[in-house]
Amino acid sequence: MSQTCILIGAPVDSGQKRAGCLMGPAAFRVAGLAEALTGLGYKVIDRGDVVPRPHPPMDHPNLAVHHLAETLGWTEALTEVGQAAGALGFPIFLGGDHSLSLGSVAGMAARAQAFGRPLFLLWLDAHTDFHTPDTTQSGNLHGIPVAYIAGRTGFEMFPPFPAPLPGHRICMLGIRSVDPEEHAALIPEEIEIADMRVLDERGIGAPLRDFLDRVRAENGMLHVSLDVDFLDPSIAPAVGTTVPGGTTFREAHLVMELLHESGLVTSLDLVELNPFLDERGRTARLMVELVASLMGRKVFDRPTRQF
Ligand code: 5AB
Ligand code: MN
Ligand code: MN
Ligand code: MN
Repeated sequence: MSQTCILIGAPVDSGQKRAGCLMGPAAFRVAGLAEALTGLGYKVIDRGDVVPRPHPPMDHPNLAVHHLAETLGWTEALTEVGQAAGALGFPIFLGGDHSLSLGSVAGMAARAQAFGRPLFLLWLDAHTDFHTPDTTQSGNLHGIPVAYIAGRTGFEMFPPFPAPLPGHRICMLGIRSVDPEEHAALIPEEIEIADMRVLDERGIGAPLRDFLDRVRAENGMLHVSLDVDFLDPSIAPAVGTTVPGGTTFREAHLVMELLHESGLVTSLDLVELNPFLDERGRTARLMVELVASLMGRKVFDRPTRQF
């Protein structure tokens, strides 16, 4: 991992209907994200909040779809900012709802392409976010980014995704809510879906290690997208789309610790935090603690691994 972290505020609220995610970047700052990273020895550049590109209003044949123009404006702006930041260090996108990943991951894909390396994606989420604008029933565009990243058709109004990711380069952990249209579209895909059933049976370490081995084998760059609803709502209440049966405090930390040890992670999204729904900042603080684990904080630093 490079030694400079670049914080990119992405106060995106247009990908769903419950106002509040736009306060996410401020909550991450208040919860001490920059201080935690500085404490771990990183140089931190906070480039402030991104402003979406203005976009003329746009309709979609699926009448449920809302805020399409705003979403396109965010996608364009975040792709550009992300790619530029990625040339300087380790970008951390502070969301904002998950529609921001349309732009953040596009920017990281463009960077990987420029470096001549394949991009891999670890999607930590209760949901697969595999709708297209045509198939979404809610019309909430925070439910579509993985389909864009994987190159599904139905994104003609979006900028072409730079080098869409083949399924074997995408792994999802924590999944426990999949809509029928997403399910049907995922069946023929090679995307690895370690849903909660798999995690109950195998533990969370085994499928993650398998995926990390594949990233390493191809000298890949790895983007991690962490949706707050990956975590069980009992420990992370500040999210609009709570689904019971999520990952525990320790499972989430183990994921972060394994990711740090791998040395493979090159960028990160923190998404779906709605501070208006939080309890005294506990979800924001937990997310900051998880980032600290991902970036190298350890309880006990063993000179050699001895488990
Ligand atoms: B999130 C749902 N599939 O399309 C839809 O929180 C939920 O970014 C999407 O993972 C959840 O509205 C999007 C029912
Ligand atoms: Mn999501
Ligand atoms: Mn989700
Ligand atoms: Mn959500």
